Amino acid sequence: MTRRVLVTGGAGFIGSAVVRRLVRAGWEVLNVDKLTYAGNLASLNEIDNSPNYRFLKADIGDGAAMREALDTFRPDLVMHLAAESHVDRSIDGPGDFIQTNVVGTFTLLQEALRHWRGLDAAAQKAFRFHHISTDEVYGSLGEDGLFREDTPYQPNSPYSASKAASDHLVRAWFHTYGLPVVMSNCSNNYGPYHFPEKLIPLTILNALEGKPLPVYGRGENVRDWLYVDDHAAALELIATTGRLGESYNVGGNNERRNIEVVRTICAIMDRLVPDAALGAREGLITFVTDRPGHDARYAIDAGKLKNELGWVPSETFESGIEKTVRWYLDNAAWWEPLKARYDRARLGAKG
Ligand code: NAD
Ligand code: TDX
Repeated sequence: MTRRVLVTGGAGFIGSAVVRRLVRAGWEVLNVDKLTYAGNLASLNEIDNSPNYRFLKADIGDGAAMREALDTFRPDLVMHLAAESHVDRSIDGPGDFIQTNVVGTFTLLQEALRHWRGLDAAAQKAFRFHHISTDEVYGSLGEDGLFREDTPYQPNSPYSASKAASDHLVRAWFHTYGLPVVMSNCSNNYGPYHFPEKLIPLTILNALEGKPLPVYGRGENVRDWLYVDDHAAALELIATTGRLGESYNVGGNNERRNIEVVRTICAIMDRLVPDAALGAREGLITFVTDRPGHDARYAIDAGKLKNELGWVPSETFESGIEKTVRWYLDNAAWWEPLKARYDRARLGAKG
């Protein structure tokens, strides 16, 4: 039987990795995306001629559009990734985060529930709604410890608060209405097709152009990095085999201080694209005013996912970051046009 999946946010960074993966694996895929500044159909060039792929430009907050998409496409699976995703933008303008991440998720849940209730018993049993979320809902760790699925929620930014709210809505629709849901909370992703407002692509492109590399505070904050295709593999597994009503943490045991990440990128670029006039790119590192409310450390315990579903990541941080830098060097055609949408100026500096 062909499996049918409706992916929201499939023109974004992680969503496009999921769509590329599932189209290649033979799923029938409907990508529903509003195409905000972060949405980019060029991220789907590798698969968008496939007969098992189609695209719908729509807002998840548009109930009528979601209703029609569900009724006509009739998915077995909904993978919900559409969101406003950048913490710094959430500091400057939280309204869009509430609208899409909270109200949009609510609207999608209502339409998914209505759709699910209208299915026959066999189709109801087969249907799943997978909500994709972030480890930032757990707040900030000190020197020790890891986020587990039972870690209390303590979101600190407008972004993470909006994602926490959406997680709670999804869980409530399971407990109250019986909608068959699974959830996952992942650490920081990196890899190809990442919009250059985020630390890693911003650093690569600025380092290439000899521009300052802004590091917030002293660069001591720790993130736990996961290569995006490893996340996409985990998502397929969770969506298809995760236990209903459960959440799974996803992470690759790759904790790094931000300053280490930036230095690693500099070293790789000095090797791959040496620039005698520029000298060592570490010299471009510039410490700037810290992010307001900056979480100190994120780190994931992915033991449940490994033990229950058998997922392990394929990339280490070293292999993944090398691949990522090479991808940006080879794919200027993807990122050059983005300069018109975002000039890589500082966002979210004023709390
Ligand atoms: P992204 O910003 O790259 O992409 C988001 C996509 O959603 C874009 O294509 C955008 O056009 C679309 N979108 C936004 N608002 C929409 C709306 N109202 N209706 C329809 N489409 C809309 O984000 P990403 O980094 O790919 O993140 C995807 C999901 O994964 C998000 O839910 C995010 O919270 C979560 N997540 C991200 C990370 C990370 O490191 N990037 C880590 C863990 C979890
Ligand atoms: O220019 C920068 N300099 C800098 O030091 C930028 C953009 C960021 N930083 C720091 C802030 C963070 O400590 O680097 C770290 C990573 O920052 P981001 O790339 O903005 O990611 P983060 O805030 O950690 O959130 C990301 O991971 C979790 C995604 O954007 C979220 O969508 C995801 O949920």
